[in-house]
Amino acid sequence: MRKLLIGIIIIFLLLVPSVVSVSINTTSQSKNGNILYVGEDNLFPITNFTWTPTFPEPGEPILFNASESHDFDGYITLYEWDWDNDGVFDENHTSPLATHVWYDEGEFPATLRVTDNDGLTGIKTRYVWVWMKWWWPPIINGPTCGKVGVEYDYEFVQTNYENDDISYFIDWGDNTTTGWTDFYPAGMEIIRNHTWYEKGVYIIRAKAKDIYGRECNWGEFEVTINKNKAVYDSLFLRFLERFPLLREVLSRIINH
Ligand SMILES: [Ca+2]
Ligand SMILES: [Ca+2]
Repeated sequence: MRKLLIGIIIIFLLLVPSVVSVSINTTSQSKNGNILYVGEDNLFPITNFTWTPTFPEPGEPILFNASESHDFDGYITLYEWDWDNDGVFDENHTSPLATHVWYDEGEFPATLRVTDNDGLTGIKTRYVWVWMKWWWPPIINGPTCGKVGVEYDYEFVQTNYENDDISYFIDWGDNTTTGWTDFYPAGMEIIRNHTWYEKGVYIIRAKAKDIYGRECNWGEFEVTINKNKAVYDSLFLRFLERFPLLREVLSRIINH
């Protein structure tokens, strides 16, 4: 029995290193899409970058920052940038910073390739949305869920880069709209309220126009309206006013 046990342990010890070596020499995909090669102490660099401003306008210099890129077993020696996705890198730097300008409106690919001190590379493409600020949709804020028959306040704001007054058009998603509102100073929050009378998921949409009639894109905001247990017919409410005990009992039944 003892010999058998020793035999099993010896076989196990012989097998373990081969299992481990097989698992070491595999490639695996990291979360952000970079290939990691594990083995021979040589890891691919991780590629990532950000830019400011996040929402640039045509002609506005954009500062790209690739300092989030790194190499687990070394360091990055080269940053190459392709600004038009043609596979040809248009500029390269030894530092993680680069500046680029797009002169048209649109969604543009920015590709970064980094090279580490072992000559391994990593690559990543991200899209930059370049748009005139006027065309940015209004920002909508308010409750994301609510109940049937209850009035809710929503804020709408849009900043017009020329600072002209603006008017809003709000579509509540239930076939009702505000029509065009009065004109308000750009950047000033306006508040409008709304009541939905059926349960469902509604998309509030809002757009703005300036005094010249130029309209921006629609902004959207999703609201979920649930059946409201606490809604009473106003006549029934008045009836209940006269019977406080009944109202109390009903309210407890409804809320539990
Ligand atoms: Ca490396
Ligand atoms: Ca290029």
